[in-house]
Order: sequence, then structure tokens, then C-alpha cells
Amino acid sequence: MSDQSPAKKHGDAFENLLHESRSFPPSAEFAASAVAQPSLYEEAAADGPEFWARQARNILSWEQDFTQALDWTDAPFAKWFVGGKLNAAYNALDRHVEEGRGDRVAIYFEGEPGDTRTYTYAQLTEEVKKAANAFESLGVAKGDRVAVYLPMIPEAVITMLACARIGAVHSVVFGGFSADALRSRIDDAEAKLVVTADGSYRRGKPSALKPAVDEALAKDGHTVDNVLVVRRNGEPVEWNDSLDKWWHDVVDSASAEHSPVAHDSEHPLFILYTSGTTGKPKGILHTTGGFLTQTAFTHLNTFDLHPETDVYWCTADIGWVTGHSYVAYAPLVNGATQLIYEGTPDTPHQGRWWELVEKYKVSILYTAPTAIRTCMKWGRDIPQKYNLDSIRVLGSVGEPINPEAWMWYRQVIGANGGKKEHPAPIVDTWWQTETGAHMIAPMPGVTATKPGSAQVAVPGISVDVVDEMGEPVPNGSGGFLVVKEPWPSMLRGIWGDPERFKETYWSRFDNMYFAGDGAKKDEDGDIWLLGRVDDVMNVSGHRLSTTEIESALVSHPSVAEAAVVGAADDTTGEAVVAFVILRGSAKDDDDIVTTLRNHVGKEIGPIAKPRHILVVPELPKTRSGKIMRRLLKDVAEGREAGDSSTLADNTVMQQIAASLKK
Ligand code: 6R9
Repeated sequence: MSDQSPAKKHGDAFENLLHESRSFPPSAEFAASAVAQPSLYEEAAADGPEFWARQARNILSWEQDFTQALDWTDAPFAKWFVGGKLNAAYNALDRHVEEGRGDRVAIYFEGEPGDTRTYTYAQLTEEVKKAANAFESLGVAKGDRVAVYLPMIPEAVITMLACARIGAVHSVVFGGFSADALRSRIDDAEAKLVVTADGSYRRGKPSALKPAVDEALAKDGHTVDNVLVVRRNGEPVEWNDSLDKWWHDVVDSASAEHSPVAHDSEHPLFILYTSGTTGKPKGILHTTGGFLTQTAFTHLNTFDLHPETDVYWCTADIGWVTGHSYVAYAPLVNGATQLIYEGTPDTPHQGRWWELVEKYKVSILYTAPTAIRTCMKWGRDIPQKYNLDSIRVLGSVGEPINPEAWMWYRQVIGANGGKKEHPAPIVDTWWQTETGAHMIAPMPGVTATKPGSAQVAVPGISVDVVDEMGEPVPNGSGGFLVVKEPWPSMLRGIWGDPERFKETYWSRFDNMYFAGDGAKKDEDGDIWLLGRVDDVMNVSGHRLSTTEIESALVSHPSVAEAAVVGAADDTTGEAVVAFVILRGSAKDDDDIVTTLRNHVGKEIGPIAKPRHILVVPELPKTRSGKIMRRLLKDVAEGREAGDSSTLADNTVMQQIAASLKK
């Protein structure tokens, strides 16, 4: 290939996705009562940072108003809502009680074994006040860091809000991470307090958490003064008298009186570690005013939230940014009623999610494509046993959603199995730990949605797709996704490493944030996400996207799930290797590999035909549902698979190895 510009390279590769001609305009009825109206885009375009200042004042209660929307003089270190003071927990809790919403349900909790708890706003406020007093009694003060290693139970949200209330900075470490990962995060943030639980329930069995904390703190030289332990599953735990305290001893007896103190708009709210391509995980830092403004604004507008009547359910774990922005903060700031579910979708049966939707009359469901594809694999007859009529809006996040999964989500879930004349709109939301809140997403009620595309920037956000030189590519071409203007919920840096912040995100292009994702603009200018730039393969000079080929494979009726990697090849640079999970009846088809190779050839072109297609029983995924292609690459290149400690199920790599030996 002579032309190696990204526009050309991506242009060759992604034609398939761009042939999507289906478009679903909102129904007149939905549009008429939608929160987001078309004028929002005009206002945002006209007003710049002042648009966000207006949102900040409308959505949040400020103890002291700010004097300036944005200070960008020290770019790329932004200050939003300069001089303003507010308390995040007050905004999420107390004010709803003061304004007469105390009896509204804030959280319906359903444990995996089926135990339930309901917290009204008044009750949740009380719990958070007690936890705030308890944390202070343990010596935690404003600015101190608190590591949170908890399952998906209400105490996770209570802990995060109690930290925010006293100005302590939480660092949630996903419960699926190992003791080593926990320790390195505790050390990096110099956490004083760890909040954990004995464990939780997963797939019908108790699963332990506390032993990992014990192991993490076994070696001296840590900064932790106290470990607060929630009793969740009642399993026996080792007890370290010098560190450990039971939550029910310390929090339950604490006073329920606690006045929130207003913190600066730029006061750190939390650190959340995310893996970089190399080196140690990055502690992404978010601050208060801007984060709350953009998360709450998008939660209202992207999901068309009507807080008095909707029941919202985001299936993300608190250990990921989605569980921060769209479980712990935005829904509560907006006074919404939400469901929190502790367990897995197939315990005790594969209809558990849909049973919950029916039981709680969930109207807004926010989940990940991997979950949707898993449900597809289990079959549509399972959700169809339940009444899903309450669902009004469907959200997707975490990875590109292939058009087949999108259509299934719409018809089977959003149309209650085809029984609804106007299926729920799907909002595919592109954003990152670093961006804090939605950046690219359709607005239901405004945007005519397209299966597979996140489409347009959120009002007030400026994104583009650029070539190697940072020049915008024309419609119909691909390149790198960038953000061109600062935004309120942007990361304020990497904890303890300002240079790495500049280097990672701001050095690739001048004055633009480099997201690390490949993207393409279609003929309408709508944006299609194509996966991480590092997931783009180069085969004989042709750029091929893992997403593209996966999408083609999954469009074949025999394939339930697919993951594609580029394996090093002496002749072609990289060769396409696909791992597929077959649907039931296809497993007996001897010619399936040939059939699938030809299918990809037909869908995308001969160049995209996988060199090898390996039929496997499972794919290695993180608990947030991202396929760990790195591990599959090891298999494809004949190496011992690398570190698999962050997999949701770390037996998957053995299962794959065993299935390939047969
Ligand atoms: C929120 C979250 C960020 C990366 C991001 C991109 C991928 C997220 C997506 C999507 C296509 C979407 N991603 N949403 N890709 N369409 N709607 O997932 O944050 O865990 O930091 O991951 O996830 O590659 O760069 P995070």
C-alpha cells in the first residue's frame, strides 16, 4: 500500500460498518416530552463554557456561587466553576430531603440470594451522615484518601458519599482485583482507611474479599490505620485487632447528625485507577463541581430521566467509572430511583435480569454490549418470558456495539419481544474513565439513531476525528478521536504524575485531548467508534479493525461471540486470528471454519478473512466486560498466556487451552 495515511487505512477497513442504512427517528410522542430538545445543541454551540455554567447552576446547589466558568490558563490542567463551593453528598442527598423528596426511593437493593433492602432519600442521607461521623472518628479528614474494596452493595455508595461529604478522596478498587493490585493502589494513593466486606455472593456461592485485604496489608510499610469491614455474607474471617473494625460496630452507633461542609469546586472527589498500555495503572483524578455537573446533565439528557417516575438501572459495578458516574453520583444528584443488583445475570437462572426489570418496573436500563451478546447467546425466549413493557430507554457503554446486538437489544428488550409499536430508543454512549461522563451519544427524542454508531457529541462537547497531522478528516474517512475543547468532567490529572498526564493525553496533537480510540465519520458526519487504536491490525498494509471483523463474524447465525486479534506474521506483518463461540447447533458442523472465513470475506473483503478461526468455549473478559485481547494474542502467537489476574473468570484461559488441544 502506498497511501499509509490513517484516513486511507481506516477507509479501506470499515466500509462494512458504514453501509448501515437503518435509522430510527424518535416517535412523536417520545420527542414531545423528552428532556433534551433540539435547542440544547444551539444553546451549547452559542454559549461555550457559559452553557456549562448555566447547567452547573440549574442542576446543582452551590453554597457559594462561582465567579468564572472555566480557567484554562494552565492548560491542560483545567479549573471549572472557579471560586464556587459545594458539597457533593449534600447535592446527592440532603437537599432532596429538605425539598420534600425524602420519602422517594433512592435505592432498591437486590442481593444475589434474593435479599432486598430499600433506602428512601431520607434513610440514605441518615446512613451517609453516620458513615461520615464514623470515618471522622477513625481519623479521616479532608483530603485523606480512602480505599474502597467492596462488593456491589449499598454500603459501597454510602462509603463513597460519606467520603465526599467530609472531603476525603475515595479510591475504589474493583473487588475482582488481586491483593497485589489492591496494595499497589493503596500505596500509590497513600490511603489511611480501607473499607471492605467479609465478601459477597457470586454464582450462588459466598465469595471472599477480606482475605485479599489481609494479604495486601501483610507486608509492612503501608499507610493504612484502619480497615472497616461490612458483614455481608457472614463467612468466617481472620481478624487483625490492630487494624480491623466491623462496620456495624462503628457506623451503626455513630450519630446521624452531620453538617456537610462546602468544598471548593476543584476539591478532589476521587481517584480511579485504570490500566495504561504499559507501566503501572494510572490514578485518574476527578474533582467536584465539574464532575457532578456533566455526569448529572448527561444522566438527565442522554437517558431522558424523569426522576419522579423512572426506575433506573445501571448494571455496572462500583469498581468501574460507570459505577461512579452513573450509579453513585448522577442518579442521586438528580433525585432518581435506582436499582442496585449484587450478583451475576445467570444466578439462579438466566432470566434473573429480566425478572428484576419486571419486578421493579425498570424504565431505563444501562448496560454493556458484552452483556447483551451473552443474553443473545442464551436465546431470546428467556427475556420473552418476562414483561419488559416498563422499559423506555436503553443505554450501551464500554465497547462498540455491533449492529446485530443493537438490533437484538432494540427488538427483544426495547420492544418487549416485538409487542411495542415504538421500541425504546438505544443510546450508545462513548466516554472513558478520563472523560468522567458521556461525550458522544445520541439524545433520545432528538437524534434518529443508527445501529452501531455513537453518532454525535453531547451538547457542549467538541470532538472530532483527525488524521496523523491532527487535521480533521472528511466525512467517509477514519482516523483518531480527539476532544477539542476542555469539558467540565475531564480528568484533572494522573495522581502524583502530572508529566504522565501531559504525555499520555496531550502530546500526540497540539491543544487536543487524544482519546486513544480510532473512529470514523460516515457520510452524515456521524461518529463510529472502532476500538482502541492499539486494537487496529495491519495486514499487508491494510488497516483492519478487530471490531469490524468481530462484527462480521457475529452477524453469522452460527456465531454467538467473537474476538479477533492480530498475530505477528513474517510475511503480512500481522495475520487475523479469530476466536469464536458457536451457537448450539453449529457445534456439529465440520465445515464451520470454512463457512465463517468465507462469510467474513463476503462481508468485508478477502483481506479480512481470518488466517485461523479457533472455536473456544469462552472468551477472556474483565469484570467490566472488555475482552482481554492481549491474552488471546499470546495464544495466537503460541506463547504462554500472560497475567490473567484481572479476568472475571480466571479459568477461562485454561478452558481455551484445553479446547485447543483436542
Ligand atoms: C466508560 C468506559 C474507555 C474505553 C474507550 C473505548 C471504549 C467505551 C464505548 C467504547 C465504543 C462506546 N468504549 N464506551 N467504545 N463505543 N460506546 O467504558 O470507560 O473503562 O475507561 O474505557 O472503552 O475504547 O476508550 P473505560
